[in-house]
Amino acid sequence: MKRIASIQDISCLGRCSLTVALPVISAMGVECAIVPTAVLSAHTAFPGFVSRDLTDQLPAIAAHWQQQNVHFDALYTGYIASVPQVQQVLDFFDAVKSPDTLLIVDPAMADHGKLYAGFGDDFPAAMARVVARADVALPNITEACLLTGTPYREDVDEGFARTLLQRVAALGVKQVVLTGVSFAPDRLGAMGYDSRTGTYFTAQGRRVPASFHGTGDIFAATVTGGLMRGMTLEQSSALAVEFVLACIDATACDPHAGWYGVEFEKALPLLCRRVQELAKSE
Ligand code: PXL
Repeated sequence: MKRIASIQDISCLGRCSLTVALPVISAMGVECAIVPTAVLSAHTAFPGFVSRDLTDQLPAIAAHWQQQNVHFDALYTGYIASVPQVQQVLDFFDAVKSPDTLLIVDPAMADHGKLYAGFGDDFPAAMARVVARADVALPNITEACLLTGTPYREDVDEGFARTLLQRVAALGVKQVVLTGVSFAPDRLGAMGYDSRTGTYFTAQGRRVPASFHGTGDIFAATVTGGLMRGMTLEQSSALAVEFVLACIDATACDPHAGWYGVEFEKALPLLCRRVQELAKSE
């Protein structure tokens, strides 16, 4: 069985980051070790959240894992809590990575044109250093703009998406998947780019006219699981679009649900079935 480590926060309430990565990756038949970067009472869209940054713990976890000689097929990072923590995450890669470990970076820091609460304007440049190490980066449009100093635009046509993909790749990334891309009013999904071959793909599904918290994390976790099960990036992205849509469809639109995230639990059986059909490796 493939083993990965996912490096991101635990938001105790509000499905996102590790509370979705762990069940999704497990359901896909991949062992998921975790490295919590911070513990938050709830994710940062909840007013009044409290957070404990776990930066100090990262070198200690890395040192212990080095002693165990443990091998990871991938390291997958999401939300990183602060600028100083970025260096600790880079050091963590150096300590724990083997030559064949895939680095998957979701630069989770912003959406809808704005940084998440708690990040200053210096954060995107710090995150760009993590992205520069990635084999695969999975930014949304806002993150791709912030990482590359590109003015944010809501209307993204195919030309602008290609420009963003190339600019993120120019940070040093081999393959980039841009999420939240729509080229037709009723379609939404992702567009990918491989800088080694200069090729693009799109993975689109039905557009649901609403925005749900944590779906970027579900997308990234599904892509990670798919890659670990031997699927191509294009197949993994198509599966991630399909699963995110199934999660949204499964979510009862409770007006009191607020920021609790999509009811992905109801769609996990579909994900398990699709992985059984598509997986090429144990
Ligand atoms: O879903 C991305 C995410 C992850 N972790 C924390 C967040 C967010 C988005 O707001 O606040 C703590």
